[in-house]
Amino acid sequence: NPRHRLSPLTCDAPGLRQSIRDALVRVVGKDPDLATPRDWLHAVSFAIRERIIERRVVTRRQFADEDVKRVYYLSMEYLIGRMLEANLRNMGILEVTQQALQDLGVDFREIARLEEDAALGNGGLGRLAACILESMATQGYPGYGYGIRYEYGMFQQHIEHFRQVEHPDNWLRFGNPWEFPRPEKTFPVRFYGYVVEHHQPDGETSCNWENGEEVLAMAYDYPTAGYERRNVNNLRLWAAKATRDFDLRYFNEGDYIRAVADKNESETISMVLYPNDATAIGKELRLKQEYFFVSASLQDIIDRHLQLEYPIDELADKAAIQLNDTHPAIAVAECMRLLLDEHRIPWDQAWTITRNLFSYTNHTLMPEALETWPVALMERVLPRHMGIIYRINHEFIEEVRHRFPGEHEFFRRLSIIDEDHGRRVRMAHLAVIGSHRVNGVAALHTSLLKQTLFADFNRVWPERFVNVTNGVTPRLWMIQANPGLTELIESRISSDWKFDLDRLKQFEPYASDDATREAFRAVKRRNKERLAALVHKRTGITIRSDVMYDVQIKRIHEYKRQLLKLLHVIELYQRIRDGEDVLPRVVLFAGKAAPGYQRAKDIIAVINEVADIVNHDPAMGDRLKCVFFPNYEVSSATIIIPAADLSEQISTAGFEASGTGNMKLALNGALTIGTLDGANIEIRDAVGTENIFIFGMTADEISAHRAQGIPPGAHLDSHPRLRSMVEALRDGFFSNGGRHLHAEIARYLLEEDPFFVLADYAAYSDACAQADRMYQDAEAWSEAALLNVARMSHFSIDRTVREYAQNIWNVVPEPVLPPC
Ligand code: 26M
Repeated sequence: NPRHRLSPLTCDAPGLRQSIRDALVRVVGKDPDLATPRDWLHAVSFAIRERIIERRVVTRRQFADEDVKRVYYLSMEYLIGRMLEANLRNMGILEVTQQALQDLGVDFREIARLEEDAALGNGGLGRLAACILESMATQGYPGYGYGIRYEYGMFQQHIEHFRQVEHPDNWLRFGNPWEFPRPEKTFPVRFYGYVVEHHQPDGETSCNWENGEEVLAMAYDYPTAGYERRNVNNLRLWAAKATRDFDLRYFNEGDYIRAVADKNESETISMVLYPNDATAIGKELRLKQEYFFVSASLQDIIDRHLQLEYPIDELADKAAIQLNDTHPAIAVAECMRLLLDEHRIPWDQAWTITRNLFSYTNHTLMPEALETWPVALMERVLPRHMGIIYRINHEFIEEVRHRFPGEHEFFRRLSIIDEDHGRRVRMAHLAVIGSHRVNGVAALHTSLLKQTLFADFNRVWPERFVNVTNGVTPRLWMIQANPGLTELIESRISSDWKFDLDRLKQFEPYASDDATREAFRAVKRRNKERLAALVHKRTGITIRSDVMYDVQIKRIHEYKRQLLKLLHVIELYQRIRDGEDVLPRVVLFAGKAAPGYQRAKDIIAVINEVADIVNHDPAMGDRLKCVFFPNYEVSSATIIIPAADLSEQISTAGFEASGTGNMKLALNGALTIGTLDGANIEIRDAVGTENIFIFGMTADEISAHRAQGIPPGAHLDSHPRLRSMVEALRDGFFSNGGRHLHAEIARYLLEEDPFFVLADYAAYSDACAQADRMYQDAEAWSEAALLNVARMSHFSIDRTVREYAQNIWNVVPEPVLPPC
């Protein structure tokens, strides 16, 4: 329609300046003379919002016109961070906007840091989802993210008396310029009630899910810009709203106040992100969150399909749906319900569509993280789905019974229903059976998946299991986080590496160039100064910027072994006290502990108490500082990572599915010290064994070692230094009143630790010493660091997304270059 032709807003400095000033008055409602920095932040965000949505409209139109196959990414978590700078950079208008602000007398840096992080995720899994969305937009894939608009994101971590204290993350309290509420996009989602069967004349039975409670899911859209003015894709997050007839029961009783007050209860569904990242939690509210966003997303996906006038039976030709772990796995049953009950498609046809539609990414092998729901709970909350799951299971078991006659144990192990722990629904089994592809996130992880967790399924359907190694977006984790290094690369090679990280290989020869190495050291130094200033602001601790920065930044978990690093801090401390000459360093920890995970919280307390003793001991003479950086989030990661020299990736082999922090750090020129776990193995293959410090037991050795049942304390016998370290801990040398806590951690290490900290300690300490030796040769270290940077191309998220597109989704990119 020619009357609907778009006339894009200008993106030059005068046009932007005008838009910002207009937004300040007309949208924010402030007199420029009285505006606070946050008012300016909102004004510039509103000015950019107008421009990003314009490009979204163009992108959507093109997708609609070109009959594309769409990709839907279903994730309970999106760990996005701040949006202003990322949107500006990707839209290619960062510099001109900075100029426009400067003309208005406003400092971009000062206002940008006032933006709250969108922390709608726990850690790696949520950040991966955010990187994948950005990459789909950059490469022009017609990708849509679906998730929950949590009112409260990941808690804010304060440290009080050395301990973690959780504070609610009320990230929306100042309003959010990046979201577009879509009250017209509202879908009903039902819970509870019962199923009524109708016997049809054709012998089939049809089902009606009746009664129960309805909640409305209302859409909020977050446009996501691809790098350099490419497509703008959409992230749609659902918020729970009470239905308008929430009240019927009470209204009839005349209790108007009660009716209105009760609506709050249904709106709690999207209230808060569960802050767990390694243990499933069997709470009814969590199940409701999962089903809530899955049901709304599937209704929306099917609506769009029908609105485009595609026949319903072509759903899997026009759409691919990726399940980010099992959290949205109920989608398999919900898709069946919608096809059967709402669209009246026969079972077999519905099942073929469903399986072709879905694929599932597994992110962990840890047994306690595997989601299972009690049958009784599922029966009560989602009665129709429970019936569908029974039938899916029945037909599946019939199929394997036919192919593998008589193997009853095998059938029990494969069943969706776990009969051994009081009848539970295994969501991973539902996801595997309902998908055409299942992937692990690093080569080792996928191979362990096939050998352990999904060994039985791998016998049934070996072709279903594939690997897609994780990646990270270079736009955030290099260009934005590390402008100094970006500029250095830019001065040496042509800039197409920003789209195609393979081209970074051209930088490799400069690793042996003296001038480049010196420039690299200058960049690191400036990044350390930037971090040192932030550390001082957040903790009051003063750190030097001319020493090795050794960082372990990730969620706190036993398997990630923060205690292994802490023991090394204690070793260095004792060596300095003993008068040894030790390489000066800053050890920096950051990460959150799940609020209910007591041991992880204790680990934080012990780190802080050890740090306090170390940092105040005059004998250290500035040679050792230990920092626990509070409230680790995306925006602090962008400051810490570019400053790091040594990247701690020291999980017990076989437990870290992939890791992505390892990739970000290596891309920024940190050398990895790590075990042969997750993607570390592939990082070693890429950077070369000379440019990484690998130590410790392999995954196989860990299994063998476990089978031997050696008490952990036995590892002290051959290692007198380790004995004195653990004893110092046990005896409360570092304790600040919390003596009992230190004794308990020492006891845990000596008697219980399932993650082999003491068994791996000697090897770890040797690897640290090796790193120290290399660091003393600044040229050798810089060369290795630059080789790490130049050889990281494989770990671009763009490669990851292309592998999903080609091997799993069967979609092709449809790049749009919008005007302006
Ligand atoms: C489950 C149930 C109830 C509440 C929370 C959860 C839950 C939430 C997040 C469980 C696990 C969650 O995340 C796991 C995770 O982040 N896994 C990491 O995924 C990364 C991306 O693939 C990998 O790089 C990491 O190795 C892996 O630990």
